[in-house]
Order: sequence, then C-alpha cells, then structure tokens
Amino acid sequence: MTRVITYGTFDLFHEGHYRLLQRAKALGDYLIVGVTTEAYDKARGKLNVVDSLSTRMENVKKSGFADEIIIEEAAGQKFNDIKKYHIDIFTVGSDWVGSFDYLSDYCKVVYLERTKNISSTMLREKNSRIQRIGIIGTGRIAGRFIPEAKLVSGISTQGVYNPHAESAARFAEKWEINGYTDLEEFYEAIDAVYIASPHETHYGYIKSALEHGKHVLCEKPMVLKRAEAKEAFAYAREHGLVLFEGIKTAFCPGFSKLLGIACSGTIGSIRNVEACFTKLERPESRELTDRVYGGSFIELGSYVMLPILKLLGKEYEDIRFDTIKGENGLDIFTKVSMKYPAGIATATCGLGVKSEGRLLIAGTKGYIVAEAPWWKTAYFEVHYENPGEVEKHSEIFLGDGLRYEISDFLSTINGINSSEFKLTRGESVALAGMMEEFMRGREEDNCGWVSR
Ligand code: C2G
Repeated sequence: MTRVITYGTFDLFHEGHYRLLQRAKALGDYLIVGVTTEAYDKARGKLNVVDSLSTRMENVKKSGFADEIIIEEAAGQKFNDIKKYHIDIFTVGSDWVGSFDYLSDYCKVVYLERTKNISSTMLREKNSRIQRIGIIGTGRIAGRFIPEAKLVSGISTQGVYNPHAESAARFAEKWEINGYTDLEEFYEAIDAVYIASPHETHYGYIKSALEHGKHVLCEKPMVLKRAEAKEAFAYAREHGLVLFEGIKTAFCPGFSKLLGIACSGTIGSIRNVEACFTKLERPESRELTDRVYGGSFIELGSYVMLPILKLLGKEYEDIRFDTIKGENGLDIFTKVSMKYPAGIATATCGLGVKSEGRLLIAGTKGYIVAEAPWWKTAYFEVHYENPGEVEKHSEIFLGDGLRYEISDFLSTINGINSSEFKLTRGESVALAGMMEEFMRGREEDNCGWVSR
C-alpha cells in the first residue's frame, strides 16, 4: 500500500486545491492531508486566511480524496509526520518546487503542476472572494510580486501581460502562469491588475484596466502628473473600483504602528520630519540613464515623502528642491525642503550619493527615530529629554513586504475593511503633483527652485 501525504491551508477551497488533491490521491492508495492551523499560517507569514480550520478541514473532506486529515501546527512537522505515518510519497504543488527537496532522504518527493487558471465559472458558482490577478510588466518588481501574492489567501495570480511576446513567455514559464500579448484577452481572464511596467506607461494601463472594470494596484510612482492621478481616482470611485498606489511602506504594520505613536501625542506636537533613503545604482542602470523617467526623486521620492505627507499633511506653504546632477543631467541626489505653518521637513534621496537612511520625527516632547531600512519598518525608538528613557518598538515585517499591500488591496476590494486611509487618494495626488513639479524644474535646469 502506497501512502501519500500533502499539506496546505485550503482556504476558500477552489479548483486548484481540488485538482491537487485528486492527483495526490492518484499517486498512491492512501492519502493523508495536513491542514494548517491559524497560528502556523500566521507564523509563516500567510495573510488574509478567511475560513476557520474546521471549515477548511471540512472542505478537504468533502473533496472525497482524503483518507485521513491531520492538522499541521508548526514548521518541521512534515519531517516527523513522514516517519510517524510511514509515508512513501510527499507531494505538493509546483509553486513549491525545491522547497521540500530535503524530505527526499525519507520518502519520494513529487511536485504536481499547479493549476494556472481558477476559472470564473467555478468562482461565480462557489464564491467570489477569490480575486484573479494579472500582472502588467515582466521586470524585477513584477517577479517579486508572485511569491508575496502566494502568501495572501484569496489572490490567484493568473497571468502576465507584456506586448513583447518573448518577455511575456519567459516570465510566464518561470512563474507557471499564463502569458498574454493581447490586452483584451488578458483582461478577460482576470479581476484585478498589478501594474509593474515602466513608470511612463502606468497612466495608460491604469485607464485601460479601469475601463475594463478591473481593480488596480499600481507600483509607485503611480503617475507623474497631478491631473492624471485625480482623473484616475475619480474614474475608479465612480465605477466602484479600487485603485491603490503601491508604496509598500504605507501598508507595512511597523509603519502603521510608528504613525500611530507619532500621532498619539507621546512626543508632543510634531515640528520636524526628516526622511532619507539612498540606494547606490550602477551608472548604466535604467534609474540613472533614463533621462526623462529616471533619477533619484522619481525613483525614491515616494518613500521619503510618505512620512512627511502622513505627519505634516499636504498643505505645505513652500517646497524647494535641491539636486546634484550626473553628467547626463539626471539627479543623482535630491533634497526636498518643505515649510508648513507649524513645522518643517526634509526629504533626501540618492542613487549616486550614499547617506545614512533614517527617519527622524521631532516633537515638542520627544522624537522618534527609525534607522534604515525604515521603509520596511520593523523597529523604531521613541526618545525623550532624558536620554535614559527610550521606548523600543518592534513589529513584524516578512519577506519583501509586498504581501501587506496586496492583503490590504484585497480586503478593500472585498469590502472587509477599507485600507485606503493608509495611503489616501489625496496623498497619492499630492505625490503625483510633486513629481510633476520636480520634473518641470529639472527640465528647466532650475536647481534650487521654489515652486510655491
Ligand atoms: N495549489 C495548486 N494550484 C493552485 C493553488 C494551489 O496546485 N492554483 C496547490 C498548492 O501548491 C498546494 C495546495 O494546492 O499544494 C494547497 O495550497 P494552499 O492552500 O495555498 O497551501 P500552501 O500555502 O501552498 O501550503 O505546509 C503547507 C504547505 O507547505 C503548502
């Protein structure tokens, strides 16, 4: 008798799960299915699990393929289960290829091809809480999305679009999703898009996706003109669609906690915010050679402006950009100085100059400091007049951190809880406006310009 084991969360039980269990059962005579507990899913960084453990076990049972259902409670359990249950074959979907090779010393390890398409008919019939998402663009950032989206329950990454057939095919093969070069066909297969194409193409794709009734999560900077941002948000709102600008810091739990403490009055009234993010890029990189859409501010400005807009608001009185340019005229280092009625702020970003990446929030009673990489906020301190009085705060930040914005995007679509306050439309519009002002000043070679 061949004994097979497989594991999973099996949340919002769908076609992919069904087909996996069917083929797992066919590998042998007796199938054991391990269903993860809420605590284990939390520990491994899986977000948005909707169904309770008992519902998920019930759904596995209903599939009719499991001879025995067990609970998976912790990392390392698989190794013990294989011995305990005299397992011959361990199997799991091919999105895990390589991850469980270490078990092959104890049993056969089989990766079954994952189901690429969760069909719309099945979703309509069974539940509509799974959002089928498609990616526009095949670059580095697009590649980061998939492993993170896998950890958000209720998202099924179905396909990728790139007008260049070869790039679409290469990306689709690597991530085992469908590749599209026809935009209409692509929209047909999905409910929402993640836009990770070059900056200058964002606006066009946002418009076309919204016009096709798709929710949109767009990489930062979402658009580079205030009017475009306003128009896109107005359209989305009018048509009941969710449009999110993907500045991941805004959605990470540590940053929310930091803002909560900063705004609680603990450090008094906030008078100064200083944010710095520098990242040295190779001189031949796109960021340092794209004469129109490259440069330090367009690349990193969204991160450094975020805490300033969040804490001091959008109503600044003055803004001044000072830049150091490279030989090709692109800004390699930018300092933004802002004046508010009762505060000041500086945002610094660099691609060709390195500095200490830090977020410093000064108030009338104390200050908050978060060291680099504060944009993936996992730790910060609150200091007061007495240097001995320091409050230390840690918060979870897993993987690449994209999962938090994906999770918030999903729950906003599903109307479970709106996370739009984490990065408001007004803030995104203000950011687009700053990008626009900056680009205009840079074009006019007007270093140190004051635009208000
Ligand atoms: N699956 C699939 N096709 C999909 C989606 C999922 O074949 N479109 C497979 C997964 O590869 C996995 C099983 O269905 O083998 C359960 O998927 P999940 O519920 O997402 O669980 P997962 O996070 O993959 O847990 O210990 C847990 C296991 O390591 C896997």
